Amino acid sequence: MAKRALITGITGQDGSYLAELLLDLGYDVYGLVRRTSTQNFERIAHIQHRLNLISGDLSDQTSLQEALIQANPDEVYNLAAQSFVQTSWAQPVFTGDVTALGVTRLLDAIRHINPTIRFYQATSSEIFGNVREVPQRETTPFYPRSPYGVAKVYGHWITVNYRESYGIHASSGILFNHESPRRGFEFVTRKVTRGVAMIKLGLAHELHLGNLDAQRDWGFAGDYVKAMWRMLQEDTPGDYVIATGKTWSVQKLVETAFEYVDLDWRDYVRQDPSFIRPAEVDLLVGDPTKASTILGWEPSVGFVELVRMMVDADLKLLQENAVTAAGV
Ligand code: NAP
Ligand code: G4F
Repeated sequence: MAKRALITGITGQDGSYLAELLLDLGYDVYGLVRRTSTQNFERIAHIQHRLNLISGDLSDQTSLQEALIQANPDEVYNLAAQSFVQTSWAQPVFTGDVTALGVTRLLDAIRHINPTIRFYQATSSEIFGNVREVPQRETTPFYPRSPYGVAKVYGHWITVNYRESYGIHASSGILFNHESPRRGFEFVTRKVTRGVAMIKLGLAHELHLGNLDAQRDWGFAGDYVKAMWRMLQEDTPGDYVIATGKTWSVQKLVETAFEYVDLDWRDYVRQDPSFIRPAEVDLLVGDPTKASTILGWEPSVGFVELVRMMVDADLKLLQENAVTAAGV
């Protein structure tokens, strides 16, 4: 019989790649979707006919219980969150409610409805914040630097706690930044690749950015969802850092993207204080040795290839939109 999986956050970047992977593996895939005034199923439109979508919200306990009863899953992947760090300062209580307490709501629903369900929690390298060790690994102490990072620390520990208290097969993936052509426009990689594509096509003349010195360990989202699945196939649940082990500055990201389309970034990039954060995470670089050893997981897409893939996709998207708008 086919395995069944429930994905929260299925309309997001990772949710869409994970849904594709699980469908390819022969799963029956269920997705929790929240009601929005305008439907935002773009990332899953190409597979929507193969998915079972259930209405629910991480802030609504009853809807989570109903979703578990309806989907009757073997595996639950909790990817839903208020996931944008900058917004977490503007909406700290909301971020805590969804990104932190939402994890408890879901775990507690699992505990009551079917404690044999295997659970994946989308933890973040933002928990390392003001890093205590370089590179960061599973044993590195946490020092979050935003309400989002604090909420993710809570989500991580409640996952560990339900594993230890109730024997739930619950794993926490401490994922470093991962990107793709499906990344939200507000995140720096997509903002840059979209900006570069617009400038190249003559649709914009400037790109406004914040701190160019921050360093991130950027990988490809399509690789990272494979690690999530592998964690839940292990006999023993655990916590895993998922990263490339290499780090790059925002400025290097900018240079790489502009250079790819034969433009000099200095002619277009403007520093804008409105994108500077109240507290910054200066350096993230992960050590994925545990994931490599136990899960056999390795990243397949390097930084330059990733940036070029995203620029190409944004150029194509903008050109297609122009053709559609012109009615050609
Ligand atoms: P994303 O594109 O922002 O997607 C977030 C998803 O969560 C969307 O489907 C969103 O639904 C859903 N959601 C938000 N609030 C919800 C609520 N109250 N109830 C139910 N669903 C809700 O994020 P992502 O990049 O795919 O990341 C997936 C997860 O991994 C997140 O938990 C994120 O914090 C974490 N993470 C991401 C990275 C990364 O680099 N991408 C790294 C580490 C950890 P709508 O479409 O309706 O908004
Ligand atoms: O792309 P970002 O917004 O990602 P950030 O804050 O690292 O968070 C992402 O990765 C986390 C994993 O470490 C996830 F948990 C989280 O959900 C999210 O997916 O910003 C990256 C860096 C920051 O240092 C920021 O200050 O880019 C810098 N930056 C400089 N100018 C900018 C901008 N970031 C954004 N979003 N917009 C700018 O204009």
